[in-house]
Order: sequence, then structure tokens, then C-alpha cells
Amino acid sequence: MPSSIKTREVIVSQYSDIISRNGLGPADISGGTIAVHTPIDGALIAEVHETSPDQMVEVIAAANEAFRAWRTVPPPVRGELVRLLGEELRAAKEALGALVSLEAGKIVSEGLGEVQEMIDICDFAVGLSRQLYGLTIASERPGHRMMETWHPLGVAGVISAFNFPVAVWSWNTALALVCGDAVIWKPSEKTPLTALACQKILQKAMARFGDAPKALHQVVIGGAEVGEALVTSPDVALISATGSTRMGKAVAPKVAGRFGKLILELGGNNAMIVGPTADLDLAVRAITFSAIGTCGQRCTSLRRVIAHESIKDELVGRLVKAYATAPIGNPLDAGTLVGPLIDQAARDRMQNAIARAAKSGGTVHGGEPVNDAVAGGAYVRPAIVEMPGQTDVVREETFAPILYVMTYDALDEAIAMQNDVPQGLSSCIFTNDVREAETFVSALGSDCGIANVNIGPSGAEIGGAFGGEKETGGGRESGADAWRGYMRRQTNTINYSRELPLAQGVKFDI
Ligand code: UN1
Repeated sequence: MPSSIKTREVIVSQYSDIISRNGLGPADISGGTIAVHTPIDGALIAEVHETSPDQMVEVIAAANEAFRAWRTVPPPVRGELVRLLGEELRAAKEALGALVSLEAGKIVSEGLGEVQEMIDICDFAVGLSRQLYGLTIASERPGHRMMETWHPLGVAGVISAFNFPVAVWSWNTALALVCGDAVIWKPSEKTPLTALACQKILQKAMARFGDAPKALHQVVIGGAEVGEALVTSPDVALISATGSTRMGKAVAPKVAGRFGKLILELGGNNAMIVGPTADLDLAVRAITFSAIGTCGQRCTSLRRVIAHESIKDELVGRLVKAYATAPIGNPLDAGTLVGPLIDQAARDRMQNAIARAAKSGGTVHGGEPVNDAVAGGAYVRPAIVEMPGQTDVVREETFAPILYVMTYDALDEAIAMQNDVPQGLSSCIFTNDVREAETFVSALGSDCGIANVNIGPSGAEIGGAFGGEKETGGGRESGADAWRGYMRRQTNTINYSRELPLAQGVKFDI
């Protein structure tokens, strides 16, 4: 752990402007035990305070108290708070986007895009606050009416990952707030500053709103113990966790064991099938954005191309050329397209995966460390690896810009290959053949939560439910009817007759 003198020196250096523009002061960024390093050059940018086990008890109790008050606020009024949050996010967009770049290493445009995604989900949630629709249901009994009502659920524990440090929070929080829940957010220990900044932005919205309970939203910071306190507490009604499948496997049994609700958004191993009729210009652009954008660190990043034999050589040739022109370097510099990996460990895992792929017959283009990009950062040249088949390493998610390319002959075979991985998040096909496109999105096609035609697997809009099947965890966040995960469903039968007929024709006369 560097000395506090060094900490201060580094903090007041080139990044202090980005940090202070987000309203983060010395109390937020110094004196704590969790060291935060920017992936840009590895500099120490903060030492934040960890939440203690005792504090966790208080936080959970306060959140439940806030929930009990918030659930009585009419949903459209709750929507007003989220509308104000959207306004504050618009005002903070540039500063927060830059902090995302600083803390997660995203290029400027992607940092801003992430904040835009937050604004979009706020707009969505505001509309939703007037649309938490239940059903009316036909009753088989005369003089009876049935309906379904949705009620606030309780405290939502949001666990998020470093790669979308703020958007994933907003998907959960904007919906949870209009649904009447209180939120406790545990961000990745790698990206606590963006979380503290969001807390300040939400507090501004709460101050303008007026009488929202103070503990409606709280940030807790720390590692496994902090997560454990949330996951095991019977007073946290919902855990919405985004991260690796390994994390999900640890969390899920604990939440299930106490019958808590769970939304899991875990690993992806997203593929693109490129058919013989595909528009290769479009495919090459889609592949480069989704495979090397965010340095391959989206859960939706493209990791596998399954190319028809007839176009594979041309496609790989064009990709190798396109990759060679992608500027790698400081994500804050205009023109950079590939920023750093989150840390050296991620770079080691990438190198290890490439070595395994080569050993099992892969032909590797690129993939090497780029040591002179910015000293201290884990920069890499994105890799394309032509594989003889879908070997073990291809079936794993390596969170780095490695694109495995395989070939196929018949569409059935390509779809089988696309589905033959443990993960089921996102997928796509490039084709101009309507039969192929429709087959891919049919019940016989992709087994993923997201299946696209002629666009890549990443960069989803907030309007659709986001999540996937199999080891991706089955949860859905963001748009469509994902809000139901943040509420409890109640079925009501109301008898307005003077009789008491029993369902199913049962007689029970006393
Ligand atoms: C993630 O990587 O956890 O579809 C979320 C996308 C983004 C969200 C990614 N809208 O790539």
C-alpha cells in the first residue's frame, strides 16, 4: 500500500480535475483501505472507505425503514424522482462519462454512451411509473372478479461489475425506485468512485424532490464480506447481480437458500454467424465494434465468429486489416478506439487463453501486449484466432479482445455450434437470406436471451429486456417487463355477490 503522501501527490496530479468535477472531495477519495487505480496508467487515484460489517447491519435496517415509507408514495410520484435523476444525469453527463473513462478505461465516446444509457433508462422508468399494469382475470364464479396487483417488493441489493460501472446500476435503480423499492448498491471494488459520484447525483435529485426517505439509496463498498452480508440477509428481498458466472454460482445458492428473489446477469460467449449472402462491409464494422470495443470487456462482446466456408478467408483478411488500423492507447485521447484492459491480471488471462488456443491448433493474429501505449496500463493488441473447432478455451469466456473464428458448411451446424457453449447471453447472424434470418430467431435458432440480425451482439438499447439463458443466469434487467422482477405479484379474487360458490364445483355445505 503506497504511503498517504504518495497518494496525495498522485491524486492532485493529472486526474484530479475529472475526480473533482464529479463532486468527490478528500473525504471520499482518501484515508480508506481500498486502493483504486486507474487502468489508464495504473496510477493510484483514490483510497476509499470500506463498509464494515457493523455498518452493513445499519445500512440494511435503514433501507428497510426507507422502503416502508417509499412504498406508500404513489408510483407516478416516485417516477418524478427518477425524472429528476434523469435531469441531473443530463447535467452530469460529461463529467461522469470522463470518470467512467478514468476508472474503467473506456474511450470517451463509450463513457458518454454509458451515461446516455442511464438517461435513457430513467426516461423509460418515468413512463413505466404510470404503467405498472396488472391484469383483470375472468372468474368462473358468478359475482366474482379476479385481478392481479403488483406491489413494491422491499430492499433491492444491486451488485455490479467494473465494466459497466454505472449503466447497470441505473437499469436496476431506476426501475426499483419507481417500483417502490429501496436500493443498496455494492459496486465493483475496482470502480467505487463512479458509484460515489452516482450517489451524489441521486442525492441532488432527492433534494429537489423533497421528502424521499434518506436511506432510499445507499452505496456500500468492499469485497466478498460486504457482498455476503447483502446476499445472506433475509431483509434484502432481491439480489440483482451482474458479473462472472463464478460469482453467480457463489451468490445464487445463498439467495435461493433463504427464498430471496434473484436477477442474475452473468457471463456471455457471444457469437456471430456470417452466412454466404452476408454484407461483409457491415459484418466487418459490426465485428470490430463488438469484438474490440470496450477492449472486449462487455458481457455482450463478440467472442466467436462462425463463418461460412465460402467467405471465411475474405472475412478474416478484411478483419486483420481493420484490426491493424485500430488506434490503441489512452482512452481519454481523441481518436483512441482501444483502451486498456482493467488490470494486469486481465492481460495475463488473455495471454494465457491465446497460448491455449494456439496449442490446440489456433492460428493467432495479434494479441500481444502493447507496452508502449501508456506506461503502467495493461494495453493489448486485439487478437483474431482462427480455430479448427470449438475447443475448451473457445467455450470459456475470457474477458478480453480475443475473437475466435470457426467455419461451417450448413446453417444447422452453425446454429448448433453457436448454442454449444455454457453461456447464453447474446448472439447474431449476418445474412441477406430471409430463411436463414428467421430460422436464427425461431425456436430452432439461437438459444440466447438476445438474438440479432445484421447487427452485432453488443450495444443493446434499454427498451428490450436484457439478460440471457444457461450460465448467463436467466435474469432480465432494463426494458420490456423486467420491472416485474422488482415487485411482488398478488392475485386477488373479490366476491361482490351474496353467495359463496366454490371453485371447481366443490360442494361444502354445513
Ligand atoms: C454489460 O456488459 O454488463 O448491450 C452490459 C450492451 C450494453 C450493456 C452491456 N448496453 O453492450
